[in-house]
Amino acid sequence: MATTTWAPRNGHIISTNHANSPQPAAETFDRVIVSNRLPVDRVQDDDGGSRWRPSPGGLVAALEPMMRADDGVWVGWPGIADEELEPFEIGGIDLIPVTLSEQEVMEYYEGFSNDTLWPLYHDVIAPPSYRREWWDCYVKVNQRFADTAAAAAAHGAVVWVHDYQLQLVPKMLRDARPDLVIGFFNHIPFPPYGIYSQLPWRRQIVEGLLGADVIGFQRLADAGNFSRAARRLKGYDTRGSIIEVPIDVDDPDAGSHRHVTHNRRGELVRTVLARQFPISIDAQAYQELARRPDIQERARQIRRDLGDPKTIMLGVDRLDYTKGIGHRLQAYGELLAEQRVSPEDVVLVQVASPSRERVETYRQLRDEIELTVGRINGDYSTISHTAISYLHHGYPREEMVALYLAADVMLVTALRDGMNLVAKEYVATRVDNDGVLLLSEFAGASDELRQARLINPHDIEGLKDAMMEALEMPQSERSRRMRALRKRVLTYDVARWSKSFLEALVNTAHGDHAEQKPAGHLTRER
Ligand code: GDG
Repeated sequence: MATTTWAPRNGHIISTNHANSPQPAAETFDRVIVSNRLPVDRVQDDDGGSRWRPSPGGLVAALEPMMRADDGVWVGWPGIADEELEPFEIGGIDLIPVTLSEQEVMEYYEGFSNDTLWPLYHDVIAPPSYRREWWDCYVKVNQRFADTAAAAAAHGAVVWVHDYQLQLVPKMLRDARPDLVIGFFNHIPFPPYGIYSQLPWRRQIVEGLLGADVIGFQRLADAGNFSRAARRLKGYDTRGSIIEVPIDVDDPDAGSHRHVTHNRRGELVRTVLARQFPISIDAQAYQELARRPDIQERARQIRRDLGDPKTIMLGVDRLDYTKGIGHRLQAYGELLAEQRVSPEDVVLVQVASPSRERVETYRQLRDEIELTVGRINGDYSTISHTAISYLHHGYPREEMVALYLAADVMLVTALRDGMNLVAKEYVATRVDNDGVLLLSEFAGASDELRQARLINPHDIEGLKDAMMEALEMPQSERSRRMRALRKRVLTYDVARWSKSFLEALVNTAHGDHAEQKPAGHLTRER
């Protein structure tokens, strides 16, 4: 196999010659990660060749220790349609690509994942499309991921499946390989039953997820919503975070299940743990970037370039309708109209990184947001001061950290968000214990970040008042709040998150998950 070094946090580009590093078909692994995307991007060379570049993120950082061990492998789509690739390796991480055709990208990914499940799971902020051919494709592609993972997994291996694109994989894996220990983590919310029950395939998805031994959610409320769906749709009993799934005693694999017990009616059941494991970030890495003199200088430069305003407000989001960008623009626009703020004193920097641009709803959203930004700037900017600095780009992480450092007020106004890592990144970078975080109650992060100024983004008057409060907040209060937030984010980082999930899975392998309690994480619901 290739022996290139992967330096995931510096964005270094590494060549890999995957054609020369085939994976022996017989090779199997004790630990398997399955996610829609592999953590790599393909970049074209000037000479017509191509290279793989790691696309580092919190998940890669969290799972790196598990993946770097000899026995780990990552199964996923490399992000390009119709590419048949052999397994390859980058810096000690083995990757097994799953091929998707252009049609499958349209139906499984852009269709069922991003235009059915995404809006449904985010409280139908946008109307979900229910298309039977998309569902058929979702089943077919999930089966391909499951088959690939099953072929890669050694006997008794731990397989950790990620996110809403792959909710059928746990059951498919269990059916094929009852010896495996299977975990699933849902990065986005799981909706209340009244919403979830719209889904024509609601029963199959619940059955798919219940193939796992441990199902992780961001919030206590999400886990509760899932347990309710299991009760309502399947009639299964639940005890706290345990769901009891009856075992078919005629099934020849019935004897291979772990943690089997009798329910209160005396039936044989396997128990599934469904509870919250709030995800986090590599807080130390953000803190280290924030301490770099060149990045601090860049933050000062950004302020100068913006005309040295008294206050910089910042929003950083994928351009997605769940993030409440329109609500925040409306609140800010009204503050300008009412002359409660002046563009001479305040600037709003909005980074809206391009996202899902082939999905029609996202194209419309971009038009709406850019129309609003144009109107506000047209009405309130002056020759020397622009009311909103709007940036439809992706930036390197160093630039993001400089922006966080420059921002006096961070606006996280999501209408629904599994967690929202941006909120945690802002806190981790504020090594000066300064800055105000306005945080939506509808983001999972609000369960943990109680010292933020919590807001309801639908309440525009409330949002305006919170923005004014943030602009005027005394330094002592800013510092008191930020210290408490930092303590939380630095303690509960992404390494701790993956460790606690994997411990729950390993305990499962030993048959004792019924006794587990959420370790140190919040049990409070909002
Ligand atoms: C899903 C769930 C959950 C954004 N623009 C740039 C950039 N980013 C980075 C941020 C942050 C990440 O992307 C976005 O994470 P979020 O958590 O805010 O939101 P989603 O993308 O919707 O993520 C979410 C998450 O999964 C994890 O479970 O928290 O609720 O929806 O890290 O910094 N990074 C760079 N340039 C950009 O322009 N480098």
